[in-house]
Order: sequence, then C-alpha cells, then structure tokens
Amino acid sequence: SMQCFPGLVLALSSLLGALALLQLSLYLRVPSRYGKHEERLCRPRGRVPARCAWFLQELPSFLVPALLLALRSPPRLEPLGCRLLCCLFCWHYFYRTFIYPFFTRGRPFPLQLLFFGTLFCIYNGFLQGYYLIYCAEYPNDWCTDIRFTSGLLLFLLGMGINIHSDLLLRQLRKPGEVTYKIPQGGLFTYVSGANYFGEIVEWFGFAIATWSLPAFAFAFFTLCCIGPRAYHHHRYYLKTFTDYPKSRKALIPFVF
Ligand code: NDX
Repeated sequence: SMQCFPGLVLALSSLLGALALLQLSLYLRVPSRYGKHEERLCRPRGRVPARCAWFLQELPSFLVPALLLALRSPPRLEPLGCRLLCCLFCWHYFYRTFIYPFFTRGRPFPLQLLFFGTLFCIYNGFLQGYYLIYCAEYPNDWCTDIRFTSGLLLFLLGMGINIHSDLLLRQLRKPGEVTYKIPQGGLFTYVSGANYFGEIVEWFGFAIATWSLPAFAFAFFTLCCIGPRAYHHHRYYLKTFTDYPKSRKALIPFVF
C-alpha cells in the first residue's frame, strides 16, 4: 500500500514552484489566451463549451484527493487536522467542478488549454491530497493553533469573495450573450480582478492553515497564474471603456 515519500513531496512541490515562475515569465507580458484575451482568429473547432471545459478540467482536483482520503487503508483517523484540511481543499473544488460550470456564461474554452489545465489539476490534486493524507503530521491540538484558525478564516473569507465575485460576473450577461461589460458591486468597486483576489486570499489562507511546502507552492502558483491575468483584465477594461472607474486597481484594493 501507499506510504509517505518525503522526497517525492519535495520534488513535486519544487516543480510546482518552478511552473509558477515559468507562468510568471510567460504571462506578465502576454495574457493566457482564453476568455477576453483569446486571439480572434482561433479555429472554432479547437474550442469546447465553457461548461464542459471547466467541469472536466477541475474534476481531478476534487476527485483525486477525495479518493485518496476515502480509500486510504487503514483510514487515517488521527490527527483531525489532516482530514479537515483535505476536506477544505475538496470543498473548493466541489464548488469549482459541480456548481461553477453549470452556471457559467463564459465563451467556449480552447481545447489545448483544457488539456494543460486538466494535467495541472491532476498534478496539484495528487500533491495536496497525497501530502495531507500520507505525510502531514500535526499535533492533536492543531485545530486551536493560531496558524490553523487564522488560515481557516482567510480561506473562508477568500472563498466568500471568490464565489460572490463569480456570481457578479455571471450576472453581467443574459444567457447566450458573450459581450463584456464593466463589473460593478462587491469588491469590483475596488479592483478589476475581484474573483482572482478572493482566490489568492483563499489559497494563502489554506497554506497558512496547512503550514506545508505543497500548499505554499500552490498559493504561489495561483498568485503567478491569475495575478498577471488580473493586470491584463485591468488593462483591457481601461482600453475598452472610456468611462472605466479611475480609482479602481487591478488586483489589490487601494494598492495595485
Ligand atoms: N483553471 C486555475 N501553464 C485554470 C485554467 C487555465 O482553476 O499552460 C489554473 C484554474 C489553466 C490554469 C488553470 C493552469 C495553467 C494553465 C492555464 C492555461 C494555460 C496555463 C494550464 C488550471 C499553462 C503552464 C505554462 C505552466 C503549463 O467569455 P468569458 O470566458 O471571458 O466570460 C467570463 C466572465 N466575464 C465577464 N462577463 C461579462 N463582462 C465582463 N467584463 C466579464 N469578465 C469576465 O466571467 C467567465 O465566464 C467568467 C470569469 O472570467 P475571468 O476571466 O474573470 O476568470 P477565469 O480566468 O475564467 O477564472 C474563473 C475562476 C475564477 O474564480 C478564478 O479565480 C479561478 O477560476 N481560477 C482560474 C484559474 C486558475 C485558478 C483559479 C488557480 O490557479 N487557483
């Protein structure tokens, strides 16, 4: 049966950190090509309905850790912290897989990015799940540790912001519409990338609560993946709408 290989966790986390830096260097200057940044002349055959794309792409991040958690024999009963943290991770991806795609009004998603996105979700789902179920060790009172409680609070706050902002974006369109409008309300009052801000806060909260290399590597990856995207969204809005609110920042309220 499976066991913990610390070297494997270290190697996979380092590769995730390296991928984050690769993304940062690729996407600082040009945005990743989906949604409002997709090149106009993309072949329509290379695209998948947004619903299918998000469902398929995010499913492994739910399924892999959920299966690792359910199938471990003997089941891991101690400490509570590991199972709780694994459930938090799965909870986010339950939303992203089974709820978000069914309400999205996004445009068709490029097949090639769907392929890489799926690979990424398998990779990260395995790394986070494997670490928490087979490797992590917490004292029995971890649930009352300041790192766990403050991290959990940030996670919940970020998740709330993320889900609320996803909802505000969706309400900008009627079913079947694919045009872009100026997002209003919630944290969009302060930043163009409110959904991304929420997601970043969420995964840094998770990293603090987990206090582990894999979780910090993933939070860093998230920052490098959607941080630049928030900046490109912001530039797109400034270019497209002459009446775009001048005080609005790209990602971090009042700062940047
Ligand atoms: N999926 C994370 N890298 C990604 C898919 C793409 O979960 O090759 C990372 C995630 C993947 C990426 C994933 C990993 C890295 C990949 C990348 C592709 C290339 C890259 C694989 C897996 C890669 C290397 C080189 C390292 C291998 O029509 P539309 O779609 O634009 O409509 C949008 C709509 N909307 C508006 N509607 C009206 N008016 C407006 N002004 C509008 N603005 C937007 O709202 C969408 O339907 C919807 C949301 O759009 P947008 O662009 O704001 O968000 P989006 O980027 O689609 O993300 C959706 C949610 C969001 O909450 C975000 O926080 C979360 O997913 N997310 C997204 C990406 C990654 C991630 C979280 C994470 O890293 N944790």
